[in-house]
Amino acid sequence: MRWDPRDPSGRRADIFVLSKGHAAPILWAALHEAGAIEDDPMTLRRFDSRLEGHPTPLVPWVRVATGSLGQGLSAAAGMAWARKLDGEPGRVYVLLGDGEVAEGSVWEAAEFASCNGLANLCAVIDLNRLGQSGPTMHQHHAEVYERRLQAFGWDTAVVDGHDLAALQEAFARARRASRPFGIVASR
Ligand SMILES: Cc1ncc(C[n+]2csc(CCOP(=O)(O)OP(=O)(O)O)c2C)c(N)n1
Ligand SMILES: [Mg+2]
Repeated sequence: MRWDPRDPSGRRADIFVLSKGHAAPILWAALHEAGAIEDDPMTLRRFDSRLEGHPTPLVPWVRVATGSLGQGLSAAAGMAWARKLDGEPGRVYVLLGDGEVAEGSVWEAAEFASCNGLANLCAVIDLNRLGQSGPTMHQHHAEVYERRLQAFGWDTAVVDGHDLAALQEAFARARRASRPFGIVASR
């Protein structure tokens, strides 16, 4: 991603939306490590901390509160559309859980993104086989998610989510794509 850790409101910068908002601790840790926030990650979920258990715009790097699963792709698509209409170069990245994508709203957003030619939008599905209380419907069948994204007009890659080189290659493909790009990160 292209972004300046000193400027959370940069209009030309890339945006990240953590749609699976319950993973907030890693977002706070990453922002802290990058020097974008000074809050101590160990204050997570404390009443007097900005670092809540789900991302909220109390932290200016968070453009939309997430954690009510199924909504982040819609928000990200709106941001990508605005970037496109404004002629701004920033790209929008969004991370979804595999349980989350059972939500119908995800697929409405996927259709919106391809119909509006949002080549500046990249969604990653974290395919860990698990939802909250058990296995997901499609478990490790990455091809099911890939076919579904393709049916909604997206370009796709399936990668081993632990293989950094493969992820980098997929993100490079996403930057070159002329349609929204979905990465199914499995294993
Ligand atoms: C709309 C909505 N329903 C239920 C929940 C409760 N919930 C929190 S995490 C979770 C499971 C998420 O599974 P997945 O999307 O696969 O995420 P991951 O495996 O990456 O944690 C659920 C159901 C929620 N946050 N939002
Ligand atoms: Mg999961």
